[in-house]
Amino acid sequence: MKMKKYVASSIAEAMNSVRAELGEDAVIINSKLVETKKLFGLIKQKHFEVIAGVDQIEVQPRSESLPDLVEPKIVQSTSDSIDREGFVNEDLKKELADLKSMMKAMHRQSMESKYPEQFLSIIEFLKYQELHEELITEISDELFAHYQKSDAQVTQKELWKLVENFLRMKLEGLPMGGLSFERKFINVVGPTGVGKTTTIAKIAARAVLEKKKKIGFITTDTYRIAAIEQLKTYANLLQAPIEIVYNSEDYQKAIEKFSSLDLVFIDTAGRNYKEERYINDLKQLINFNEEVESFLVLSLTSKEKDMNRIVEQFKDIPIDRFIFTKVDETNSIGSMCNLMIKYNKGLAYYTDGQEVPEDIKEANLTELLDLFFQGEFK
Ligand SMILES: Nc1nc2c(ncn2[C@@H]2O[C@H](COP(=O)(O)OP(=O)(O)OP(=O)(O)O)[C@@H](O)[C@H]2O)c(=O)[nH]1
Ligand SMILES: [Mg+2]
Repeated sequence: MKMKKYVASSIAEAMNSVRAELGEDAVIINSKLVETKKLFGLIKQKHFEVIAGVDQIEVQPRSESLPDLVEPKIVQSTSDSIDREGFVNEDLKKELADLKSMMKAMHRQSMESKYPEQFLSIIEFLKYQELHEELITEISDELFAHYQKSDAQVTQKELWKLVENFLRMKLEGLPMGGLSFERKFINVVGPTGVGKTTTIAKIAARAVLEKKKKIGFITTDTYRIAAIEQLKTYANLLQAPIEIVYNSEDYQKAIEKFSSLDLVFIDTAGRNYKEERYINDLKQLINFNEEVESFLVLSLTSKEKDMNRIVEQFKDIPIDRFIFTKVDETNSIGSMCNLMIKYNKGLAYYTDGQEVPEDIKEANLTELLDLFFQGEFK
C-alpha cells in the first residue's frame, strides 16, 4: 500500500489533495486536528493531518470475484479529541459531515465499478427511483452473493426478482390497507397543501358509496374560509353533516352530536410543520384515544429531506399509517419505500390525481411493488 501524509487548513482541502494524488480508491487511515502555538502560546494555529493510502494491486476485471470492501473510516478519535479540547465549532462539524459524505460517495463509486456489468441497469433504476443509498448497497450485496453462488450464471430476470423479494421482505411486516372500520374517528394530518381535504373526500365517498356507512365531518381548519367551504362542498355532495370546531369544547360537542354515525372524518389545518405550536394545538384539540385512527399525509412531490423532518415533527402524535399523495406528479416513488422502512410505518392509501373519488388506491403490497418496478421485469 502506498501511504502519504497530507497537511491542510481544512479537511475538505486535505481530501482534495488525497483524491488528486491517490485517486478515488484512496482510504483514510488516520486523521487528526493538530494545534501549534506561536509567540509563547499567544497565537494558536490549527491544521489537519490526514494519512491516506491506496492499494497498488491491479484492479481486477469486473466479472471476477471481489475482495471484501472495507468501508473507508475516519478514525473516531479525531472528533472525540476535538470535543475534549473544546474545538468543536459549526464549520468543523460541517467539514466532518462533508468529509463523511465524500467518503461515502467514493465508497459507492468504487463498489459500482466492481460490480458485474449486468447489475448496472438495475442499480441505475433503483437510483432513478430514489431508493435510499443504503438500501441500494444492501440489494447490490445480495445480488452479488447470489451471482457468486451461481458462478455468474444468472439471468437479468432472476436478478430483478431478487430485488423485488428484497423489497417485499423489507415491507411485508408493515400494516398495509385503508380504513380498518374498527375505529370511528379518522384523523388526517399533514403539512400545507399536500391533499388532506381532497383525500378525506375520496375516502369518505368510498365509505358511503361502497360500504354504505353513515358518516360525518369535523374540520378544525378554521383559518381560511375557503378551507371550510371546500369540505362543506364534499359534505353536501355526500349528504353528510359537518361541524366546525374552534376549541376542545366544540370538539366534544361535535363528538356527542355524531354519536349515531359510523365514521367521522376529521380534517385538520395544514400549517407550516416547522411551527411547534401546530402539533401542540392538535394534541390539545383532539383526544387521541383508541377510537381514533390517524393518518399522516405526505406529498411525493416534496423533498425527502423535508418529509423526514415532517415525520419527526409528528412523532408525538400516534400516527397509524402514511398516506402518500400526488403519485401522478412524479416518476420516482422510492421515497415512499424509504420512509416506510425508516419509520417502520405502513401505508393506508396513495393518491394519483385530483379526481374525487376516483384517484385513490388502497395500499396493497403487491400493487405497490408493481408500481415501483413499473413493469421493468415482467
Ligand atoms: N396531482 C394531484 N393533485 C392532488 C392530489 N391530491 C390532491 N391534489 C391537489 O392538491 C391541491 C391541494 O389539495 P387539498 O386537499 O386542498 O390539500 P390540503 O392538504 O387539504 O391543503 P391545506 O388544507 O391548505 O393544508 C388541490 O389542488 C388538489 O386537487 C393528487 O393525488 N394528485
Ligand atoms: Mg385542507
